[in-house]
Amino acid sequence: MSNLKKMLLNKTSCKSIWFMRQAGRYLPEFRKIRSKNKDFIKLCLDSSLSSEITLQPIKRFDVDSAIIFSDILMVPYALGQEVKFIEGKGPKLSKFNIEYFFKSNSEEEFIKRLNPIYEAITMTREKLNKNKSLISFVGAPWTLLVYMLNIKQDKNRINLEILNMKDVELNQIFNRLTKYICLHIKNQIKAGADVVQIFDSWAGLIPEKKIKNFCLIPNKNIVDFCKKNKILNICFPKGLKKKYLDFNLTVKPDGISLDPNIDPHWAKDNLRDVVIQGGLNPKLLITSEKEMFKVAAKYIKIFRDIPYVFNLGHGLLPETDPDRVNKLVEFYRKN
Ligand code: 1CP
Repeated sequence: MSNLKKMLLNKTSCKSIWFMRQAGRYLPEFRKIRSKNKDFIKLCLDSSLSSEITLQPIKRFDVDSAIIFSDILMVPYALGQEVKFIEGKGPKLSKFNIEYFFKSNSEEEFIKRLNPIYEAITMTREKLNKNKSLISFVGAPWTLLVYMLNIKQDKNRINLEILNMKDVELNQIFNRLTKYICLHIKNQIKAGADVVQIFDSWAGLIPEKKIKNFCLIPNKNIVDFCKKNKILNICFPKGLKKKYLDFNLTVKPDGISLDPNIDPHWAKDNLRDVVIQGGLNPKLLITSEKEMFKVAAKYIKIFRDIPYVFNLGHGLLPETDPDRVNKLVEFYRKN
């Protein structure tokens, strides 16, 4: 069994390291495949290429986990919304149509559309050493909605038009998304994934008085589903600041991933009965090496005696030198 699984199951301390976005644009071997595969969704649905990309970082670095190469937007895609990735700009979805959303694809159709991801997971699990975990993932309902409704204006702002929708209607949207997110989790685990990470990457953009309805309750519903089905889970409510505490007490996930704005001392003192993960600023890998080791040593020291998974506070940046990633892994192994 992998150290990650041991930790999440027993809340005991041991060594474990992986990186968010460890498979991606900073790796030349990924860019090579990507340049020949212009359609990103099609690439995510090519089981052998997806499996190959998932294993690229495992071949390079002594990390304990692989994370399946896919995207959180595969769920809106499988529900029938058109998803495009515009070079240098990111994802763009076709206009959300609420009537279509409610009568769109059946569960069978949804699973059929995502089946190549499940095949990629099975293929990857067969090739991956037993002592390593294969992490699957989903986007939380709020973060998916940010893309589905196209309401993100920039990194720190959303267009608040979502607040004009009727509560009944919003609840129905959240519930339908949750149902399909859980179905996707169940099928990824059935295909061979060991753990699921739930990304609420835009939780920090929710207006304060809506955090309970838009973030805490939907994440709790998903984690409750995982617990009922004995699925190990890690939540990433990025940007919640001190509300990480409320999140942990309400949602009670097996693991919680810190963003770079969370003070690790505060996290250690306040986030209890949970495996803590991450926190290191990804920018440290593109600035001074000395500073990177200094901050890494700080995180290792603070979390030495409690269950902690070494990781970043967000994904590796595309300009990261893979050599630096290697140095960071070696530093972690020695300390
Ligand atoms: O080559 C390219 O242009 C594609 C870049 C890319 C990659 C490599 C995208 C587009 N998605 C991915 C893979 C991906 N996405 C993984 C792979 C596994 C790994 O981590 O190694 C994962 C876990 C995701 C999850 C994801 N997609 C999130 C949650 C994590 C996060 O970054 O906060 C989000 C928000 C997305 C949406 C998305 N997909 C791609 C981009 C560039 C984005 C973010 C756009 C934005 O900032 O709004």
